[in-house]
Amino acid sequence: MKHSGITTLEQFIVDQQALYKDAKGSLSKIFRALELAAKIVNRDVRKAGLVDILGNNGTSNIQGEEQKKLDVIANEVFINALARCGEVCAVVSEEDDDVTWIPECADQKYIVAIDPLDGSSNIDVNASIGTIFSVYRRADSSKAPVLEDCLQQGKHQVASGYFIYGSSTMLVYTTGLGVNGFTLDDGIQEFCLSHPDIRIPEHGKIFSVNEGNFSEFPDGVKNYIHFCKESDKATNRPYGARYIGSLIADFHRNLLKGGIFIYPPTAKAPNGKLRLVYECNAMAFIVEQAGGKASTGTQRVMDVQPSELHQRVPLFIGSVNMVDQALAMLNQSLSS
Ligand code: P6P
Repeated sequence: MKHSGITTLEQFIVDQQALYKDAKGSLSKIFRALELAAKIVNRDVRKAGLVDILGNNGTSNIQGEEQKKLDVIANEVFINALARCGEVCAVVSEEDDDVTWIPECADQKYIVAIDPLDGSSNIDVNASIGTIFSVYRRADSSKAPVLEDCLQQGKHQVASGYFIYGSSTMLVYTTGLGVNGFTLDDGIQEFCLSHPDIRIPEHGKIFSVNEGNFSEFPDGVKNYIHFCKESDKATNRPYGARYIGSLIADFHRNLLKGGIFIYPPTAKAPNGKLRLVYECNAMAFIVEQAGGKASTGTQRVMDVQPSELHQRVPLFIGSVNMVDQALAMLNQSLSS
């Protein structure tokens, strides 16, 4: 029987589940919940300009950032879907000060950390935004979950991924067996395998950083940015500057084409701006699985022991050769 060329997310997960000897389908249920929530958020994002869900919600999150209405909607949609799937005992979200415990699932072993709508400042200007997620497993689910279960190092992630609501809607994720991309076919409302086994080029010609903060950057970062801008045909420089201001969009482009994204420490944000638990760890797992690298500038992102839910870390992430070059210039500057 000749198979159709389409591999849906559902089929792919079932195929992959067969590779895990003790798989009981729990992770599959979590992915189905994430997929459902993403389809709902995608629908709302696509019609945001048509109904009154643009603009600010009049509240702000723990970061002190104004919550856009779609941020709040997306947070509710993802948390409800995860609570409903029956496999998740707790959800950590950028939009909530504290952990959302799911009492009826207190004996379940999975914890999900999410940024329900990253890049939300771009909602009103129709630039790509997205949802970032990480899945962790508790070592001991015989007791009710506690905060420490939600503060695991990124290297203990069971899965991570992102949905990008861009010119098309995609899911890119890993469970530690490489990175695969799925594109939503609106006609059949199925995520279909479109980017199997994604690998990030070891070198690229794109650097992504908000140069508006240049004066506040560490000298090593300033030196690397100058390096990117120098003209040197032998090393394909100057590189191209690309910065959308939406982590998922900047990361996704660099993942497919090669490049480096940097959010360095600044005077305003001495630990950078991006959050470890529900942004940096998820992207770090993906980029490493795709052959890239993710560092805080002083250590591997996935080795950082989180001390609190909304902790920020500086981020140097992308093509391994470019990250190594940036780190070398950072360290050279620190040691001189
Ligand atoms: P800046 C969006 O608000 C976000 O959290 C990331 O998606 C993005 O990479 C970053 O902030 C942009 O920050 O300071 O350059 O505007």
